Amino acid sequence: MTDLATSPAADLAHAAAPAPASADPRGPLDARALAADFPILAQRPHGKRLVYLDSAATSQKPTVVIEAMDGYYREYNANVHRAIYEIGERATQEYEAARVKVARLINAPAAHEIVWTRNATEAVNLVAYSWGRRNIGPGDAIVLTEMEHHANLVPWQILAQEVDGDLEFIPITDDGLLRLDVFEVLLRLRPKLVAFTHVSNTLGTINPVREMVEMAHAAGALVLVDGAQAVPHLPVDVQALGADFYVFSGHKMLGPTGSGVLWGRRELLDAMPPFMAGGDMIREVKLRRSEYNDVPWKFEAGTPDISAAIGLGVAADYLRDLGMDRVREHERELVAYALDLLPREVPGIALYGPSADLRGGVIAFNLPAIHPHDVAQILDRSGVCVRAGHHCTMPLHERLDLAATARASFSVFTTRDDIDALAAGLREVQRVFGV
Ligand code: C6P
Repeated sequence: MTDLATSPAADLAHAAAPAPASADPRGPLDARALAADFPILAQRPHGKRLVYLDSAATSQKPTVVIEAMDGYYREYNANVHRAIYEIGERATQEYEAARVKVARLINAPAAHEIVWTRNATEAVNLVAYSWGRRNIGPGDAIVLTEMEHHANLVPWQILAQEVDGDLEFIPITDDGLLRLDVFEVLLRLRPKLVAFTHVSNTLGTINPVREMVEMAHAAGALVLVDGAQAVPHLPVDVQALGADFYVFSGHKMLGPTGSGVLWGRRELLDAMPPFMAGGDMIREVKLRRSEYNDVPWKFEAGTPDISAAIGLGVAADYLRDLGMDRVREHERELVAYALDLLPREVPGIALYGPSADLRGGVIAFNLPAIHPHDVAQILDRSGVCVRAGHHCTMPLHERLDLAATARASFSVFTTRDDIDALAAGLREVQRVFGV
């Protein structure tokens, strides 16, 4: 471990960073202009303009992110925390600086509370294995919701089965909102943990995190929030939200695959045992026992995905420079446009989830009598990319009595033209099927 990695320089740099602006004077995002930052949007699938409406699955990457990763491999490829030569020092410095950038985006109190993972899934698993196995015992309740992605469900199922714990679920209303009245009743079980998504990847619902955290804490529970669909789309301030753990993926927020984040309160992370063991997560190793490193490195065994962390830092700065309030307003406006346009232009379309004010940039839908896989496949011929299936929310689809849905999801580069293209593409699907 070099001085760079262990020095508090990262946290000092973080403390000196200006606070995120709440009211941005720059006006609305110019998504058309921003599209030029995303080289992939020049592709012409089937000879058509690429209309990428699948950012909830993974977002596209701006040139600055691609170039930062390329620059690492071309100019200073070396392992981190090990090398005492110039390019190795630089690799460590950029890798740790990325932590500061991500901490700044979510207003984490310290960069050392940012643990790199491969994705949101790994971050939830880290908490389930490390914190969960220490703190959840027979009969202890974990409260989840009916709208969770499998990543925030299956790890808790495995834990509950292993320790004979109890899983409880906050149901949803038919509009796709959480039943907080039932949550209140479930809290009487004195759960050890409440884990829920900030924004649903299927319904788009933006959950009232702060209110739910307050309720959970008053009942003595810790809270893990799955921010995979929130960090790329709206302002997230982990201190204001008050959660104990907050997880997200880099590849959905304009960053590279292979990058993800667990943010946790320092005292919780300090008390947790390592998740994976090996190099870099230790301070001293004897043949029969080892002393572990400080957080966050205690949780980062082995050579990490260095270029991905560096790319994620650049993506975090890119989003922060745009202004997350502007990003949110842009996507809210697009959702409102789509929720108004689609039912008028596409006869019989069924839309799922709440109104634009309560929803992130996600619209799940179905066309009568046409399977969503066929919808997605025919839309592809028009250059329009949407996801079809259960979107890793099978229990939610069961609750809605649906086998599958098609889903359009937005990002900073999405325009009204893209939504017009979706509507036109859906009419074409109906024409092909003769309905
Ligand atoms: N949702 C989607 O198309 P990973 O795969 O670890 O990067 O992200 C998991 C995850 C966790 N929580 C939520 C709310 C998510 O939406 C996702 C990923 C993608 O909706 C891929 S299934």
